[in-house]
This record gives sequence, structure tokens and C-alpha cells, in this order.
Amino acid sequence: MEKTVSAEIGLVIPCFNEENRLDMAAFGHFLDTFPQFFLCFVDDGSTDRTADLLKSFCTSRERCRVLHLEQNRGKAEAVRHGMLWLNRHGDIPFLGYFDADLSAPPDFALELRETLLQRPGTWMVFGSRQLADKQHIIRRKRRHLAGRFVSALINFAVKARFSDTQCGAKLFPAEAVHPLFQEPFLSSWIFDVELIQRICNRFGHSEGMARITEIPVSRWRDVGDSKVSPGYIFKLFGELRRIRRTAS
Ligand SMILES: Nc1nc2c(ncn2[C@@H]2O[C@H](COP(=O)(O)OP(=O)(O)O)[C@@H](O)[C@H]2O)c(=O)[nH]1
Ligand SMILES: [Mg+2]
Repeated sequence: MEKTVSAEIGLVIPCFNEENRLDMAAFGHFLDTFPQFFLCFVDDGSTDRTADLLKSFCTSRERCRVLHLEQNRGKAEAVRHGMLWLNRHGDIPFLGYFDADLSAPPDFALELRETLLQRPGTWMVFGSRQLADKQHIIRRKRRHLAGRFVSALINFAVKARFSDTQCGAKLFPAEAVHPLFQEPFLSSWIFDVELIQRICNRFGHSEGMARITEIPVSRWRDVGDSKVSPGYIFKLFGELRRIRRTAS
């Protein structure tokens, strides 16, 4: 297949009913400032004006594309779809995903790329709000505590000691994309854990862990409420159990 997209870094931005949070001016400014990026928005069957906003943004600009999923399939499937699309259509050495609410600045991907370049063989690098200087992190107490609890459960499930697996700012070298994203995920939300599990299954636990790195996120601010409902916590236990069973 002809590679039609050329960029140094490709980012997938999953979007579900984001009309109130999408700041297209900020995305425009970002693309103008950083010519090395390509953005792939995935509209996940939104029922509000998200699709229109993304379409008009991408028709008037280069270095961005919007993909549409007919029905809402969840963040995991939207990210997976976008990562595979970028990898298939692009000649892009580094690919990743960031949240649509710009909680983490997308140019933080430059720091993530630096880490991948400095540590060849790394398959996944992500931002951590825990490791960051507190003055750069604006988070509500309740969400911070919920995040800590979920992180502890996740570390227990995959026998790891990461400080913040759920931070929505992650980057991968192109070689890792097909092996990690070709299979659908079990969970629509904590698929990041499945990525860790997939890396460990492929390389063995200790080498797998050595191929995953977290670095302090440069800045974080909660924007609006999370789309994760508090009731998800009950589903989380079942999902973690199912993910654990995939360990080989
Ligand atoms: N594709 C898709 N993305 C979603 C869905 N729910 C949330 N997201 C996206 O996931 C990202 C993080 O969501 P957010 O509500 O900010 O959750 P937070 O991580 O708790 O702050 C955003 O880009 C959302 O648009 C969904 O059902 N489908
Ligand atoms: Mg958010």
C-alpha cells in the first residue's frame, strides 16, 4: 500500500461526544507550531457535533485526518483503529495517542520520542502525573485518589510498579504498532494494561518491563469531567481478571 502520510510523529486523538471540550483553535495552533506532527482524530460514533467540528477542521488543513466509526465502540477500539490506520497509511517512525481534552499538551510527545531515541528497544513510553513536579499538575483530589487506587490494582494485576499507567499520553515506535494493536482489546478503557501484558507476553516479564518506560508528564490539567462513570470500578475487577488470564 502506498504510504500517503509522512510525518515524524503521528498522534491518534479518540473523540466521543467532545463538542464541548474540543478546542480546535488549540489544535490548529499546535499543528502550525509543530510541523513534524500528523493528527488522526477518531470520531467514535459521536451523537453531538463532534464529527462536524472535526470534519471542518481537517478539510481546511494539512497534516490531519478524521476517521469515523459508525457506532460507539469505546476508547480502546477507537485508538486501535487510529493506530493501525496511521501505521498502514503513514511513513511515521513514532506513533501514539493523546486525549481530546488536551489535558496533556501534545508537544509532550517530543519528550516521549526523545526517550524512545535514547533507549532503543523500548516499545512503550508514557507520561506520569505522579512523577511530575506537582506545580505542573492540576487535578481534582477525587480523581487523583481514584487514579491512585486504579493504578495500584493494575500494578497488582500485571506484577508491575508503574506510577501512572492511565495517563492519556503514550508513544510507541512504529515496529511495535502492529504487534500491539492488531488484536482487539478485552477492555474498552484499561487497554493500556493489555498493552503492557502483550509486551510481557512477547518478551518475557522482565525484558518486557524493561521495554516500557514512564517519564514525568510536562503538564496536566483536568478538563471537565471524566467520561468514565464511577460505576466502572465494578467492571474493572472483572476486566483485570480477564486480562490476567491472557498472561502467558
Ligand atoms: N473513542 C472513544 N473515546 C472516548 C470514549 N470515552 C472517552 N473517550 C476519549 O478518551 C479520552 C479521555 O477521556 P476523558 O473523559 O478525558 O477521561 P479521563 O482520562 O478520565 O480524563 C478523551 O479523548 C475522550 O474523548 C469512548 O466511548 N470512545
Ligand atoms: Mg480527561
